[in-house]
Amino acid sequence: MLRRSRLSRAMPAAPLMAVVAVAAAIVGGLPPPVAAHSSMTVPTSLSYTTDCRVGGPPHALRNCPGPCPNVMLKAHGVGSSPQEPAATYARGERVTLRWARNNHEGGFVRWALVPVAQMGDAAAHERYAFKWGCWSSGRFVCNDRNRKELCIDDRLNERWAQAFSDRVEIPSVVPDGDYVLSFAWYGGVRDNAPWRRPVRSSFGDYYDCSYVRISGGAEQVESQPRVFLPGESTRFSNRCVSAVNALSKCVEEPCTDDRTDDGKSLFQGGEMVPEEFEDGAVPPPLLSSDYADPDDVPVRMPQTPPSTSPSPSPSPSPSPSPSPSPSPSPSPSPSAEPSPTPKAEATIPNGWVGIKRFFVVNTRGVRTDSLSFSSVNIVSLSHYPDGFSVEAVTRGNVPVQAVTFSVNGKGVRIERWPRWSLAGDSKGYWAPWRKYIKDRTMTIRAQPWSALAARKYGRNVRLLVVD
Ligand SMILES: [Cu+2]
Repeated sequence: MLRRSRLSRAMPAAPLMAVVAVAAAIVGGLPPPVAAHSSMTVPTSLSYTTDCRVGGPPHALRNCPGPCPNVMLKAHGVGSSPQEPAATYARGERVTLRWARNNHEGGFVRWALVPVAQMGDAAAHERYAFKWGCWSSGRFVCNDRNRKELCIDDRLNERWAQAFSDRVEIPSVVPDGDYVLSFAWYGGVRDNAPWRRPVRSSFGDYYDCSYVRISGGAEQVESQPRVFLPGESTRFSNRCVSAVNALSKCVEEPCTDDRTDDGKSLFQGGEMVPEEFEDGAVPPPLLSSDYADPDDVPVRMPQTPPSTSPSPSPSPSPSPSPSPSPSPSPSPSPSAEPSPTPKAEATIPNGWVGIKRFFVVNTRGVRTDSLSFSSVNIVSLSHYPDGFSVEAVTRGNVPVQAVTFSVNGKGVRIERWPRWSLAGDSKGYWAPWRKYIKDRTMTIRAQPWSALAARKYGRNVRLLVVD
């Protein structure tokens, strides 16, 4: 999977120029400029930018306040969307993460797995943080083949370009689904002088994100500690050399008293631990319930038929998927996807729709069970003398106009208004689903559709029907 991240940083012309200047300054014996830069290289980032920060020197001013890059976003290819994740990880898996050094040292790195729907929410990145470490950890040397990709701008005029890495365990509290892996770097030391005391500040907070999928692996646990582990071959086994010990201290670079490269540092650092772990403190554990939606609990909700006439609503008809790039998803996708007949509405660029939840529903439309995304759901026919159906609940920032259901990769139904039922419903009566195969695990997929949505996230659920 990680091999895919080859496609990563093919670009940037403008940031490169700044870096050539850095390299030249180092070779010439001058102190390197105050501006820093770093970005995630494995898994590949959702952006081409290598310096997502606020501020910087006049020639490289940035307005990238995180928690994910807001510029130079990848438009297509691996890592450009949740449907084409940069990597797929299993719960409990130990994975190698890498990021560029770019002639800098020191500070902390914070990792989080954030549900895609919350990727723009800085508080969510804080809430879902599961690991802190030293930014200067797992130092490795690039070769000619991977230099551009992994070491980006480090020691451009020298032979041994370096970069950093860490082995990180994917937390087992995280349910199957699509996430961004969140990278934050803070406390980078000024003038590339980690041995100096006190350590002086200048660098701001840096951010990066990568679309990753969590699928399978260890059994999901309810609670897991959040950890501070300095990383591999760090100078100290229990602390890091850093200018500050938290994000939001040096928001705008450079953090000097007069906001110039030559000014006095606003913060004096040294060897420390992240704020969350100060004086032996431990942050509260990460809970699987942190990942559940409040509305996810099964609700006994009677069926309400649509009150409006369906005629003015767009009537999507099955057609081959217009998507030009096949999804790498290992799960079957519906063979038919509704497409708009009237071309009246325009897509909203950041409009999206998704599937929040699945329920088993009886023939009166009562939700009797909420289905798990991470395990096979057993439906016992003895509980449903009149039969059962499956309901999908959608989410998004634009209205969902249709949901396509498929079973084991074959399209079975297109629903055009809520509630979204696998076998159809009308006037309070839910048609029972009859085409299941008993004692065999089936994959049901619901794919939402909206003319307004640029991104449409389908989801799968596994069902085993028994007597
Ligand atoms: Cu830099």
